[in-house]
Amino acid sequence: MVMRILLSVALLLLAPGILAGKYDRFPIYVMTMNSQLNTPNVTYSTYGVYRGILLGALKRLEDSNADFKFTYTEDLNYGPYLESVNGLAGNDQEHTYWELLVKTKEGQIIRPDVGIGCYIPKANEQIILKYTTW
Ligand code: B12
Repeated sequence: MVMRILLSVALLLLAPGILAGKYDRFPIYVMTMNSQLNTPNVTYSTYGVYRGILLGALKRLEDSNADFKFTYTEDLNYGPYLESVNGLAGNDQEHTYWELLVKTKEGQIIRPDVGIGCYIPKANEQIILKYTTW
């Protein structure tokens, strides 16, 4: 009986530590950048969840901030393709698109080899949505 009580108390004490990490929210930043026009970069704050995809964080940002909106199309093979940000769309004829870049918390800029539906942001990363040409 005593053992059982001790075990229950130990479990209660350990549970938050085990669950932390799995259910925590963490901040991420989304910066919009336009390499074609001389418009200023804008940074927005949102949050990510444990192993959550970028698309979810972008939707959350759109729901919480009237100044940020985006659209995407569905590609059969690769999933969501980021089509427009704040009303500006990439255009095949003009060879423009929204590139996905990430500034890691160590300050390194990487170009993920997956799109917004597969990229999993980490705490304090800065997601850079860059309107550019190919
Ligand atoms: C050309 C190309 C592009 C061009 C497409 C220009 C155009 N309209 O033709 C541009 C430069 C825009 C591009 C962008 C990106 N691309 Co790309 N791209 C390719 C490439 C080299 C060839 C695609 C192609 O023409 N196939 C032939 C045509 C006939 O087939 P298709 O199905 O119609 O092709 C379309 C799709 O591939 C789509 N597309 C291209 N890239 C991507 C990426 C994503 C995430 C989605 C949903 C769709 C998509 O655009 C093509 C034309 O409409 C492939 C690699 C390969 N060799 O297949 C990578 C590839 C598809 N791209 C990839 C990636 C990661 C990206 C980016 C996310 C890179 C980034 N970090 O910014 C971005 C997309 C960002 C966004 N806005 O969502 C990955 C996808 C992997 C994955 N599982 O998600 C691939 C496989 C390359 C790789 N890293 O291995 N890409």
